[in-house]
This record gives sequence, structure tokens and C-alpha cells, in this order.
Amino acid sequence: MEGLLQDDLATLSDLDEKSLLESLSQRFKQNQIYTYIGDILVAINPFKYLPLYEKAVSERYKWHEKSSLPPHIFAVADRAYQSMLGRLAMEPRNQCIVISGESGAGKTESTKLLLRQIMELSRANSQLEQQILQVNPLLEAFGNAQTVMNDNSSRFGKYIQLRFHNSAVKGAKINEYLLEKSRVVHQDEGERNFHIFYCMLAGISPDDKEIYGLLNPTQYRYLNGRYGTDDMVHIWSEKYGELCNAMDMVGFEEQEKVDMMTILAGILSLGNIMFEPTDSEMLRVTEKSSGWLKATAGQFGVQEEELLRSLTCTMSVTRGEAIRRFHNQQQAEDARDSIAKVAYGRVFGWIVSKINELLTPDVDLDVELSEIGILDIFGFENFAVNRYEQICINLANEQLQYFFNHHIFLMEQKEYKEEGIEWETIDFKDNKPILDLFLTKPFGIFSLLDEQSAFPQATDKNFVDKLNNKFKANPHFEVVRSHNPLFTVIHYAGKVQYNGSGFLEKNRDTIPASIRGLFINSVTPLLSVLFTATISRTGTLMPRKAKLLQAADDNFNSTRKQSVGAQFRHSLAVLMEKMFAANPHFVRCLKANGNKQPDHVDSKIVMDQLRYNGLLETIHIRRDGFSWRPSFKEFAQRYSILLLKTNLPLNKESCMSILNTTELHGWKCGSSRLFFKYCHQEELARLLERLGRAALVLQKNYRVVRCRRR
Ligand code: AD9
Ligand code: MG
Repeated sequence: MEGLLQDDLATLSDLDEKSLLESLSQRFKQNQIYTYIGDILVAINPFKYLPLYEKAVSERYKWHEKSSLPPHIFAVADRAYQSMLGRLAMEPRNQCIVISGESGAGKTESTKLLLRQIMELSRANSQLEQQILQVNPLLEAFGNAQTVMNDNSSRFGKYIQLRFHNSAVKGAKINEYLLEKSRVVHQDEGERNFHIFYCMLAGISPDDKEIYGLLNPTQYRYLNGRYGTDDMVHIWSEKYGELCNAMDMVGFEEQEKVDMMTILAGILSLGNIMFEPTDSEMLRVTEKSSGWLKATAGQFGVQEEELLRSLTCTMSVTRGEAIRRFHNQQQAEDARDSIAKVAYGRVFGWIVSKINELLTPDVDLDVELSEIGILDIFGFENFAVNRYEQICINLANEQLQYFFNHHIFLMEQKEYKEEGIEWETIDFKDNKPILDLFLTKPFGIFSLLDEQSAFPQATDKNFVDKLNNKFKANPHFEVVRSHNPLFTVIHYAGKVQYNGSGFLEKNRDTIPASIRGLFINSVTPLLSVLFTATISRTGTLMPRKAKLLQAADDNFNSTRKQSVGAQFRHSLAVLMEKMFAANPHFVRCLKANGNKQPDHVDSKIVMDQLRYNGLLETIHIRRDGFSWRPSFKEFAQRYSILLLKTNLPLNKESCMSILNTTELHGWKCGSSRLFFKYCHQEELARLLERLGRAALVLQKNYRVVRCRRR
């Protein structure tokens, strides 16, 4: 029993799958949701309030030694912060905290706790600290929604980079990945639209409601004609208050907020526009929805006729001649939905850019900043129907799993070999072949998708046929016999069947020129700015617009021509590059059961996660392996002080002399570097600190003696 409740599973000498599960379950039953595997934190979502995050707890975890307190997410914050400052036996370096786990496992909650604790640790100026902390409620309102897996599911990925000068936070930057825009116009059974719509409708004052032209929530088709119970409305209303507060704190201007709300109201009205045929070729809006057309035009600040035109026909210019093609009913509905998606997506992108502008560090350009990045992406998803969004989300999770494997298994074992350290290889489930299935050029799934997207005539079925043809023998792909365009990928976390319908369209994500034109002419300043982005390079904008535009630029200007998949792959590659260059900390979030239930462990569900996360193998490598591997030079440079000498040669002999003065055991020496267990770092940090204290005492005594002599 004693062993089972161990804080650090890497210290157990004998552990198999069953005892690992048992150990985590026992701890969980005693509300010990956090467990270490060496330097990796495993967190099991309790789905209930636990008194783990109070001020007193936060204080206790500041500047502490990892082994002196029970495992905690605050300890990860502390470790990242101290490592960034170079206090944990390492050179100061950028850090990244990688949080993974399936949907609903607790990544976003962990992110918020990490942010909070890091803000506590850094002597931030209180306004900036508050601004940074308010970013989350803002992003969650616009980017999270209720799904079957999680009532507050992140429908976008984010990488938050906190920027520091010395020990104080100076600013932050957020990268967002792939907002699930399609949710604005469609939600599956048991799911909802983005939180913001419900919060706005619940919290807005009656006067403002009238100004924005908002009506009874059950009237809106984009909300599925569903609203919520009184309790829910009460919570949403409070959230709306918090959101307005957050926007003020972060620094949004009044006019910007008004514009934003007006655009959201416009999106809701737009969703109610329906079409019917007429005697001529052109469709008209149904009588019942003519009021909605008028309302939308008013809210978007555009001419009613122009809006109708962009919904019901497409203009193209061929050999200098303008040609008008009329939409059929389906095309008109698609045009309506794509306007809603693009408007929402751009508002979201603009919010992120605006936050980044407001939180840009106010320091001289030549001041070097260090960074702690926190990655919170959407978790692995496997729904009844899996669409384009799911394949992108799951690709991102594959990439993260690869990053984890690379750090924990590949790099480490490669160095043992190269440096002649005796080592019995630990096998792990390498997911590189799955990544290759997705990313290989020119014949990976995404390349084939881009190829098909480039053909205007190609269909989703053609695309899936191509996949079937190309990958029928691939062990990570399964052909599905169906008249629907289905295919299955065997991911590291399990089999997922995808429905290829809509893949090409979503991958292209083109905005018809008429829609761009419509919005550029909008009298709502924000809307016009969001769509004027392309004009910025010609320099024809008004100065105010140009400034606003610069903020919006990052997100949708530079990569405009690429397909969605190509943009996503590119941003993932940039992210990976950043992460590979930083010192990583891993938090593995687990779900105890599939029903969001407190105090209940479903062994099968937990075991599945332990298996695909490779946690047993992780325990082995952390128990037997050496996670800290400084070169002789690095080590001698940093620890020569322990010999009270400063100009030692930076070589193996010096390292040995230094280590001989310590009581460290269990480390190894390779041909160019030393191999330490993760706990050695802390022991060395302790020695340095003791030395520092002794030096202070000496200095003080020296001063006293000098004074007396005088
Ligand atoms: V998704 O991939 O965005 O769908 P996450 O982010 O992994 O997912 P999230 O952090 O949103 O999951 O957690 C889901 C819910 O679990 C939260 O809304 C909380 O109700 C609950 N949760 C998560 N962590 C904790 C915790 N440490 N204490 C209490 C928690 N409740
Ligand atoms: Mg989340």
C-alpha cells in the first residue's frame, strides 16, 4: 500500500501496467490527483472542487524543492520559472510546458493554474499581470463551446508565450490554431455554439439588446432554437459581466466592443435568412425571413440589396466582361453560412491580434527577453462523426505525441549509445509512421487533399478514392466499404473513422470576392477593417484603419493564399521548431471516466490512456535513465564554484574533481557529457545555494571586521 501511494512512480523498483493503474487509482481515491513520473506530472481530472489551489498552497509551492511537497501543477510552474532563470542547474533558457490529454482531461484548467502561479512567481507589475490573466476568459468566451466530451471544450489551440526580462514578466504573445469556425453555423446533437452567443444574450441590458437588434434566443437557427435553463442563463449572464470586464482590463476600446457585439448580432440574424425560388433565375428570401435580411444588413452596416446579391449570385469577370451566375437554393445557403463563418473567424483572429498588440512587451528592442510557453491545444477527438476539424486536431495531437516520444525516448537513448553508456533499450510506440501518413510530400493525406482541392471539379469522393488507392496497404489506414466518403486512420490513441464530406471545401476556405467587397464597404469600422486586410500593402488605408489592420495582419493576411491544411501544417511546424529549441516540461492529463463524473475510476478508460500515452515505458526510462545530460564544459563552467575555484579547465577531469566533492551517486560519465537523474539537478542546486549562503555570511563577517578595525 505504501508503495502504491508513492508521489513519484519512477522511484518504484517494480511496476507493471496493472500496478500502475492501481497506484494512480488509489491516489485518486484519496484526492491525490497529481503524481510524478520523475520530472513529468500526471494529472487526473477530479471533476469536482478540491481545495488545492488556495493562496496558502500557492505560497507553499513558491521556490520550493520538488521532492519536499506533494506533486502539484504549481510545482511545474515553479520548475519552469526557476529553470528559465537558470536556477535549476541549467543555463537560463526558454521553457515550454506541454500539456496533453484527450478532450475534457483538464488541459485548459491546468493552463490557467500554471499561468496564475507563474504570475505569482514573477514580480509582475499588477496591471500587466491582471491583463495577462484576463486573456483567458476572453479567449474562452469566443473560442470554447459545449461538446459531448466537455462542457467547456477549447475549439482552438493556443500557445501562450510569457515574456520576461530577468525575473519580471514584461508581456505575452498568443498564437492560436485553427478555430473550429463551422461550429458557428452547425452543431451536432448535444453540442452548442460558442459560449459568447449565449453569454451575450443572457447578460446584455435590455437597452443594448434593442440597440444591437437582438431578439429572443430561441428564434435563432444558429443556436438550434435552443437556449438554456434559468440556472444556465444566470451563469451566462455573470460570465458576460466578467467578459466585459476582461475586455476593459485588457484594453479594448468602447467602439471596438460595440462593433464586435454588433457583428455577432448580425451573424445570428444572418443564420435565419432562408431562400425560395422565383419565376426568374434569381432566388428571393422567403417572406418570413425578409425581416432578418433587413436586420442583418443593418447589423453588418451594409446595403440590403448588396447583401442579397452576394447571397444569391456570384460575379466573375471573364475577358473583361462581368458575368453573373445565379445560385441555387443550396448554394445560397452555403454562401450565407460561409459569410457567418468568415465573419466570426475574423473577429476571433482580430481579438487575438489585438491582445497581442496590447500585451507587447514595453522594452527596448535590444533587451533580451526569455520565455515560458504553455501549449494548450484541443485534445484528441473521436466522435460519432469525425470531420475535417477532427483530422486536423488529431494530427496536432500526433505531433505532440511525437514531440514527447522524441524527448523522452529517442533523444535520450540515442545519446546513451553515442556516449557509450551501458543501456538496455526501452521500446516505445513510435508514431512517426502515422505522422508520415499525414505529412509526407507529395503523397501524404494532406498533400493529396491539397492536390484535390486545387481542382474545382474534384469531389470529396474523389479525394477518399485517392486515399484508398494510395494507402490501402498502409498499416495505419483502413479502407471503409461505403457509398459515403469514409476512411479510417489508426492513430496512436486509437482508430478514428473520418467522413470526408466537406473536406475539399473546408480545406479551400475561399471567400468569394463579392463577400469581401460587401464587407469592405461596411459602415461598421471593425468589419470593414477585418476585410480590408488585403489592401494594406497598397498603402491606401486611413491611418486609424492601417493601425487596426496591422493588428489583424498576422492571422489572416500573410498566409491567405494557402489552403487551411497547409496553413495549419505550417503553423504546427513553426510551433514544433520553437518547442524543440526550448527546455520542455510535460503535463499528461488523464480522464478518470467518460461521464465527467467525480470520484469514479473507469479502469478501461484510464488503462487505454496509460497505454497510448506510453506511460509505463515513461516510468521505466525515468527510473533507469538520465534525463539531464550536460556536456563537460557546461557542467564545469557552472559548478567549478563548488571547488571554490574559478579558472578550472572545462574538461572531464575538472568535472570528476567537482563531483568528488559531492555525495551524489548514480550518475554516469560518457565520452563528452555527464548523465544525471532528474533528482540530481535539485541536489546540485541545493549545494550551490548553500554555498551562496555561506558566501553571504562570510561577506557580512568581513564587513563587520573591517568596520571594527576602522
Ligand atoms: V478540450 O480538449 O479543450 O475539450 P480540456 O481542456 O483538456 O478539454 P478542461 O481543462 O476544459 O479540459 O477540463 C474540463 C472540465 O473538467 C473543466 O471544465 C472542469 O469542470 C473540470 N476540471 C478540469 N481540471 C480540474 C481540476 N484540476 N479541478 C477541478 C477540473 N475540476
Ligand atoms: Mg481545453
